[in-house]
Amino acid sequence: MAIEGKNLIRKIIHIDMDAFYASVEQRDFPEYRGKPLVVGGSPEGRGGVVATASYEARKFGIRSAMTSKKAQQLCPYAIFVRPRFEAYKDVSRKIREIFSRYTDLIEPLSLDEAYLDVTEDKLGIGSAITIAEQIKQAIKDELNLTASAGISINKFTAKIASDMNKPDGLTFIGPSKLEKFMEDLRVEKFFGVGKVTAEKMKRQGLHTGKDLKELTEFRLTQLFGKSGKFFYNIVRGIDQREVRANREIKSISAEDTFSYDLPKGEELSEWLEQIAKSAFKRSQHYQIYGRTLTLKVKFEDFKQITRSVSMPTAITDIEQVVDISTMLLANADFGAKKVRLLGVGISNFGEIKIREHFDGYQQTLFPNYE
Ligand code: DCP
Ligand code: MG
Repeated sequence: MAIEGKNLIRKIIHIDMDAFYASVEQRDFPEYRGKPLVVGGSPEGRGGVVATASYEARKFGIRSAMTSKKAQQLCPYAIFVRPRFEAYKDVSRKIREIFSRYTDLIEPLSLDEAYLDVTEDKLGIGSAITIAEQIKQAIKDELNLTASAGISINKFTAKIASDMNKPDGLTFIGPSKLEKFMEDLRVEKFFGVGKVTAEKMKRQGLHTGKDLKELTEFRLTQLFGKSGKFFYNIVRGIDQREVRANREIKSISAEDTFSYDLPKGEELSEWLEQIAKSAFKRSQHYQIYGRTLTLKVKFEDFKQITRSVSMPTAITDIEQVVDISTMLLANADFGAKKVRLLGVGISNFGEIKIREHFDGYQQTLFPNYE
């Protein structure tokens, strides 16, 4: 990599707590230990969804964002509990305190995960693997919880690595393994590639990093907009994004550039629905809900319009997001122009203190993150 000076190779750790909400519940309530536990809405209530499930519950196929009703069908004996956000925030603060013993370059992505840059660590340990081991041990000893760590020379592979040996995993992807690792990586495993983009890639015959590597930067940009340049670099193991402390998020969004321009009509409406849902799922994932919804439309001539509407209270329902987006699209004046890109953004988060939990970066680089 063409970086000068002693930071020739950065040392990045990504830490992600295992089955976070469920593990905190099992820690605090011994009667839940060893049992299939679902944190989220109750199956009786309307619209309840699973926030997360204990590893015991995952054996039955229960997953985050699934309806509670479905979860109950998969495992009738599962225990359902409501989330206790204060408890999770408390743990979140404590893990951050542990991180801060080693570095101040901490970038939280949500309550349970963060990037750390330990190229220069406060204790002069030097080895990122040792630091990750110590952090995991401290989380165990002091908080009675487990975390998984990914270690690499950039954020992208560190994040993928932390997910590879869950729970209680530690995975190192060093410089010598990096290119081969990226070549073998399936596109749906690329962090930030949502279903929409993954499907589009597969339609183009792009299944792995190696397939993407065969395309020029120009072609990738043509296909995937500004994410194309990111893909071009990342399949070569290059991700220069810095770990940035204290980033603030202003909006959560999803967007997609189509393979061909579309007129107003059914196909465009279907895409809009998918994109609106992707945006909302991100909102759900981070538990951050906004009052304002913005539709972005870019036309075949690259001209762009945005249309917004603000609701009296935060939007917390997926159907509402779809309905409002559909209404905004119906009212937008197109003339005879075809559409190249659609995007849906959620903003106006109000009082919610998101500053400490968030990274605004992924939204722009990974418009289709789900
Ligand atoms: N979460 C949520 N809704 C989602 C996804 C996640 O409310 N759709 C919440 C509950 C999770 C927490 O965020 O506990 C962290 O999300 P992760 O994706 O890291 O999932 P877990 O920590 O639960 O499990 P894993 O061990 O796979 O990281
Ligand atoms: Mg987690």
